Formats: sequence, structure tokens, C-alpha cells
Amino acid sequence: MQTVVLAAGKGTRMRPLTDRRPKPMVPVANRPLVAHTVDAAVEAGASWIFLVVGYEAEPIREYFGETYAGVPITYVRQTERLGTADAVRAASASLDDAPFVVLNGDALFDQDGLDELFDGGPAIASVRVDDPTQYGVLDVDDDTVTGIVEKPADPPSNLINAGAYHFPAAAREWLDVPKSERGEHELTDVVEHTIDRVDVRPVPLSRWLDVGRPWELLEANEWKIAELADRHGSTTDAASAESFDGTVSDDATIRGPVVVESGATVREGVTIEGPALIRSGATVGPNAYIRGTTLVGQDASVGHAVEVKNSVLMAGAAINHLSYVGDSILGRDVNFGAGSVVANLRHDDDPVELTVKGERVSTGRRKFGVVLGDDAKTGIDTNLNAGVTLSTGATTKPGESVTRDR
Ligand code: TTP
Repeated sequence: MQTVVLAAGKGTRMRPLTDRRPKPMVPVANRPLVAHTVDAAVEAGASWIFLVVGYEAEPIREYFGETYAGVPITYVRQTERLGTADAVRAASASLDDAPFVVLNGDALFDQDGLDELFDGGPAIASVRVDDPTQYGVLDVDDDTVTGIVEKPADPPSNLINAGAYHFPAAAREWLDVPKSERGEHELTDVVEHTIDRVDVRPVPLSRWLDVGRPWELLEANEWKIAELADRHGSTTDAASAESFDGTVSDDATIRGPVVVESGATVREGVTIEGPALIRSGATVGPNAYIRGTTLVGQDASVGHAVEVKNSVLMAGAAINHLSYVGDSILGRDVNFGAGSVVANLRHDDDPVELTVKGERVSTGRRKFGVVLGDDAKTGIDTNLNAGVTLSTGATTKPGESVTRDR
């Protein structure tokens, strides 16, 4: 099945984490986000991948090369970000006269659901949610989709569009849709054309995650680190040092599923409660505590008397002395000054808010810490309040208490 993967988005809602990398390349467990989508597509039967790229395309090309997992990759450049239908239209000249699948490159799909989408005829993947009013909602009659409505006040069902479509060959002729109210050429309008002409099945997904905002990156890592660690990590309570590819001290305590990649070092006195992934070149300890689904990225370091809980540390991030980091995302080469501490809970117990595109929005999480852009550095003894974002390269002074974004 020829498969178009949409990866030309800007990821503006994920800033500052997308200042220096396209959103498809943000790290999720041991690969970039879009690689999980491509892997799932290959597993489901993709025979050729058409990657639509735009903003910061080079790292995507470098990662996948000309073939990936034995499947040829064609890169299609979308020159202007004019919408998802425009993105597929950019790819359509390269497609054969045959059915094709389109996947949003910034979503995670469960494998069984994707397998079902690829098998059989035209289909659209959907997820059942409690409140569908902020999504594209499917109208379904028996086993056929009869309509799709954007953000309806009175939704026809609880099934939302999950951004994965199986189109008939003829749909290549239907991609030229006018701009929608929000000024984009949208694939949902192409779906409307398709359901007017052929039967389209709804394919229910049991698990799905649209990764648009920073806390969803945390959720993506929670999903994929747990999956990876369950597959490869030690599941015994007291794993022996030999169970790991990396170097693990006999005096470290590892509980639950943990992956320590080759070239990573876990020193004496460390406790890691999985799921966790310690990537190559990373060092942990001595005497550090890691818990609650954490990614320690390549060459990152977590030093003496540091506790890291449920967080993502991108490559080269360093928290070396006497710190606490909880429910947070630290960009590449972030440096925590000694004694810097993150708050991840409000005293009124309300969900923590974060700035997304200039507005404070609820993360929906009672526990959420901070987001630090690449190269941000805290002075010693900095306190970072829950929901604070530090932009790329930002610094704090020693002893500062940071309660606002900078
Ligand atoms: P969005 O999530 O709507 O856009 P985005 O990824 O740029 O994020 P943000 O809104 O934070 O800036 O895009 C959905 C998917 O479609 C995503 O995989 C990116 C892709 N896309 C394109 O490839 N081309 C486009 O013109 C648009 C609008 C999206």
C-alpha cells in the first residue's frame, strides 16, 4: 500500500521545543515521533512511503534516508503550509493509480487499528472520546461513514477523526478542495467527497494520541517508553547488571522494566523504577533516583542526589547536582545549575496551565512541571514554578524563583 505521511507541520503549539527541530523529530522513547508512525505503517503493510516535508526538512531526510526498514522513501516538498489536502496534493503526482493511505505524521496509532485501516477498502480511523466538540466528528450509519463535521456544538457521535485515511485511487482527483473557514485546504473536505461516492468504513482505534502540545509529548513518551521497556527491559524486581546492554553498577537498584542502552552508564547508589529508557552515552548517578516513566536522552546526565520523575531529557541535557525535576520536558543541552528544583503541583490542586501560542491553557494534568527550550540554563538554586516555559537559550540567575515564562 502506498502511504503518504504528513510531516510538513510547523509545530507552533510545541514551541520552544520546535524552535530548532520540526515537530516530527521531537524524541519519543528511542526514535523521533514520526518514526513511530512510519514504523507502524510499515508493519501494517506500507510498500512505499511518501513523506511530505516542509519546515526544517533536512533532519527528517537524514533520519530516514532513501529506504527505511526495507521500504523506499520519497520526499515530497510542500512549499507552503496550505493545509492537509494541499500536502497530499503535493504527493499525488508521485502516487500510482491505486488506493493509498494518508497518516498524520504527528500522531501515534495502535497497531491493530492501523492494520485494519490498511486491509480492505476505503476507511477512516476514529477514536471514541467523551467530549468530541473540539474535533472532527464522524456521522456513522451502521458500518459506513455518512459525514464528518468540524467542531460541532451538537456532535452526531462520539467518534472523532484520528488523522488516518484509506482512500480509493480516484481520490487523487478530489484533492483540489477550496479553502475552509480557517483558511486551509483540508483533507476532511476530501473525505466528504469520498463518502459521497464510495462506502467508507469507520475503523475504531483502541489507542491514539495526537501530539500537538508539550504535555502530549510527555504522554507520547509515557506510551512508547513503557512499550519499549516492556519488550526489552528487565521485568524482575532486582535485575542483575548483566541484563542490560549498557554498564550498570552492581550497587544500583533497578526495578520494573528499564532499558539501559549500550554505551550508557548507571553508577553506584542509583535507583531506577521503570518504565525508563537510558539512552547511549547517558550517565546516571552516583546516587540518583529516576522513576515514573522517564527518558534520559543520548549523552544526557543525571548526577549525584538528583531525582527525576516522569520527564523527558533530550540529548545532552545535564542535571548534575542536588536537583528535583518532575513531569517536565528539558530540551537539548539544557543545563540545570546545582540545587535547581522544579515544582510540579499547585497547592489548589487545579490542573497546571502552560502557555501555548501565547495563551495559558490547561494541561489537564494535576502534575506538570516545566518546559525548557534547547540550551536553557538555570543558575544554582533556581526554583521553577509549575507551568513555566523557558525559551531556547534562556538563563536564570542564581537563587531566582521563576514564576513566569521567559
Ligand atoms: P497540525 O497539527 O494542524 O499542524 P502542525 O503540525 O503544524 O502543528 P501546529 O498547529 O502546532 O503548528 O497538522 C496535522 C498534520 O498535518 C501534521 O502531521 C502536520 C501535517 N500538515 C502538513 O503536512 N501540511 C500542512 O499544510 C498542514 C497544515 C499540516
